[in-house]
Amino acid sequence: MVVINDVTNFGTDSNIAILTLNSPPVNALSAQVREGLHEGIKKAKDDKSVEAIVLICKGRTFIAGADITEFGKEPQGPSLFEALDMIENSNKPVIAAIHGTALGGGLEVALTCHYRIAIPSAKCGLPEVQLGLLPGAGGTQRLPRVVGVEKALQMVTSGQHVSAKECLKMGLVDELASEEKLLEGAVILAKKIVSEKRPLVKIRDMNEKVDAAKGNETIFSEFRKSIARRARGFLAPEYNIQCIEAAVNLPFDEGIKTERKLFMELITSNQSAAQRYAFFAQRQVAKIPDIPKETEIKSVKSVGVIGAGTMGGGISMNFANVGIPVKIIEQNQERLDKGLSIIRKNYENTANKGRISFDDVEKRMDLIEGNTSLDQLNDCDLIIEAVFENMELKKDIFRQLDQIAKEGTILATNTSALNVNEIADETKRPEDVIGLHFFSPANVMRLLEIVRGNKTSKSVVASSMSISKTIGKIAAVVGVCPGFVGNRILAQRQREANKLILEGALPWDIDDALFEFGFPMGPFAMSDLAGLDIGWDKETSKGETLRDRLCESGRLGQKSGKGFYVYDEKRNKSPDPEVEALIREFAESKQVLRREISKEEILERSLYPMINEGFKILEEGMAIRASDIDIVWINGYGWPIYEGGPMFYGNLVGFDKILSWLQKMEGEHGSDFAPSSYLEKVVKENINIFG
Ligand code: 3H9
Repeated sequence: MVVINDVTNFGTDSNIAILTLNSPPVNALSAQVREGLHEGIKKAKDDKSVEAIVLICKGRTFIAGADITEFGKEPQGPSLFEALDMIENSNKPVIAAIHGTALGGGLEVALTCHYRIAIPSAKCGLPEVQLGLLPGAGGTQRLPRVVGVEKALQMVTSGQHVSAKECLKMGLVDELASEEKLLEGAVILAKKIVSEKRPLVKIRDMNEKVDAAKGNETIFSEFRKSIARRARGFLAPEYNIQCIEAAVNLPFDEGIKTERKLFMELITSNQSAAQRYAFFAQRQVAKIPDIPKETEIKSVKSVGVIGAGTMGGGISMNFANVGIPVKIIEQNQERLDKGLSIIRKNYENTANKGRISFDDVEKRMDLIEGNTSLDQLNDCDLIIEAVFENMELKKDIFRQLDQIAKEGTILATNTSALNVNEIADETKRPEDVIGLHFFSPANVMRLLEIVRGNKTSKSVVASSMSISKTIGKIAAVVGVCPGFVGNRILAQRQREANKLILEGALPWDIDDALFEFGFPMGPFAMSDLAGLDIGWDKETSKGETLRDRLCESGRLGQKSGKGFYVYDEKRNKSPDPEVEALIREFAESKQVLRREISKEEILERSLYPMINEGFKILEEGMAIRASDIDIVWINGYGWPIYEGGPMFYGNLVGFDKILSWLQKMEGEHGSDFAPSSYLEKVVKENINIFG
C-alpha cells in the first residue's frame, strides 16, 4: 500500500512531499497501490506547504509493472490512467526516484513524472512484449518522444532492461544519484527544480523526436525485417510496432487511443494468456513443495566433470562462465586435448561475436583444468558424470566416485534416460546422488531436468536448484522414469511422426506443420541435425527401419550433406525425391497402404499423444505440476511460448476433445493411444489441473 511517509522540510526554503510505495514483493500496480497512488498525489497536491513531490518505493524495486495477476479479472479500484493524469497535470513537480527495476506500468508511471532520477544499479524497461502485450498506459506514445523511434522500437519489441547509465544517455532519466542515497539525491533534485523554477516537463508535449521520423516508412519496414526471425508467430511485436507508428503519425491523444485498442486486443488473446501463464509457471517450477526454505544448501565452489565430449565440455563452460573452477576428466590425453580445444574454440567464437572479451576467454579457460585421473576429483563439491549412455560404465564410475569423492559431495549423472536409482545404489551414499540432465548444447540451452532419485536427500535437491540458478538455468525437478519428462514426451511425437511418413505424409509435410505451429524445426530436420547414425551400427544394421535404410545409403544427416533432406553448401535443406521413393518402397515392404494426410491430422497425431503422456507423467508423480511439464517443453524443446506448452495447449483445445480423439484412435489403431486414467478422471470430474 501507499503511505505518505512524510511531508518533510529538507531545508529552509522548500517543502518536499515524499510519497513512498510499499507493496512487496515488487510494488506491482495492484488496485490497492493505484488507490494509494491516487490518495498520495491528491494529498500532496492539496497540501499548500508542499512544493514538489518525490515518488519512491520501499523494498527491492521501483514499481515493476501492472499487477499481472489482475489481468483477465473484473477491474477493481481506480484506474491507473486517472493517477497518471493527476501526476502529469500536477502543478507541483513530481520526481520519480528509481531503484531496482522500473518496468512496464512502472516505467509508464515514471514517464508521466516531470523528472526522473535513478541509482546506477537501477534498470528500466517495457517488458510487456514478453507477456504477449504492449505497454498500455501511454508507454508506446511517451517512450519514442524521449528516446527516439529506433531505440523505442528496440525496447518495446525486445522487452530488454536498460541500465541506468544507458537511460541517462538516452534521456530516459535526468540524473543519477549515488547508489546508497537515492532519497537524498531525489530531494536535492526536487529542491533545485523548485528553486530554479524549472519547467514541469510533460513528455506528451515533446514532439521533436517523433516528428523527425514522420514520413519515414523505411525505419519501420527495415525494423520489421530485422526482427522477423525472432518474432515469427508472435502477435505482440507487430502490435508494439504499430503503436510506435501511431506515435509518429498521430497526435498524442489519438496515439493513446490506438495503443488502448491494440492493448485490449492483445490482453484478450490466447497468446498473451499463454505467455502470462508461462511467466508464473517459470516462477512456480522453482518451488518444491516438500522442501522447506530453510533446507541446507551445500556450497559449490569447485566442480568435477567426467567426460570432455560435447556434453561434458558444454556443462563445464556453464561453471567457468560464473567463475567456478572445473576439473574435467577424460580417459586419455588425446581426448582431453580435443575436448579442451573445442571449449576454447566455442569461447573464441563468442568473443569474435563481441559477446565476451578475449580476456574473458583466457580467464574462463584458466578455470578449466584437464586431467586423466578420476582421483583428481577428491576435493570437488559437485561431480557431474557425462559419459556415454551405458549403464555398466556409469555404475562403474559411481562405484569409483564413492571411494574418491569427499564426504558431502553431490554426485550427479547427466544421463538422459537411464535409471538414476540404480546408479545411486552402486554407492554407499545414494542420498548424495542426483540426475542433472543438461540439454545440448549444454552451454546454451536454458533447461535443466533435476532428476530426484528415491533416496536423494532434500539438501541435495535444494542445492542442485540453487546451483542451477547460479549458472542461469531454468530447472525442473522430475522423477525417475525412462526419458524423464522431456524425452519421454518427445518419444511420443517421434513415434507418431515415424508412423505418419509410412502412412502417407512426407518428412517435410510433418516438419512444415510443426514449424508453422511454432517449433523452430520439425522432428526430421532435427534428426538430420543431430545425425541419423547416433545409436546406429553399420555392422549390425539389417535395413529393418527407415533410419537403417537411410544410413546404409550414406544419408547420415546434415554432416553428410543428406539425410531426410538434401543440403546445399550453406546447409539449406530441400526435399529429396530419392527419400520419397525410399519411403514409398519401405511402406510397401511393410504393407502399409499410403493415403492423403491433412495438416490437421499431422498436428493431432503429433501433439495429442504428447499431452496424453503428460497426464501419465502427472499420474505417476514424475512431474510436480502440469505447468512444470510446460516449462520443460518451452525451454528444452522449442515449444512456442505463445502456445503455452503441451498441457496449456491441451486445455485450450479441450481435454474432453483430446480424450474422445484418443479413445477413437485406440479403438482403430491400438494401445499407442490408450488414454491416461488421470486424463479420464480430469474430464469426468472437471478437474482444473493447473490448481
Ligand atoms: C504491464 O505493466 C502492463 C502495463 O503496460 C499496462 C497497464 C494498463 N505482477 O521474478 P521474481 C511476482 S505488464 C504480479 O521471482 P526477481 C512474481 O510472480 C507488467 N506479480 O523476482 C514472484 O511471486 P512469487 C510488466 C509479480 O527479483 C515475485 O513477484 N512488468 C509481478 O527475480 C518475485 O518475482 C513485467 O513484466 C507483476 N508485475 O525479479 C515485470 N512481477 O514470489 C515482471 C513479479 O509468489 N516481473 N511478480 O513467486 C519481473 O520481470 C521480475 O519479477 C522482476 C523481479 C525483475 C521485477
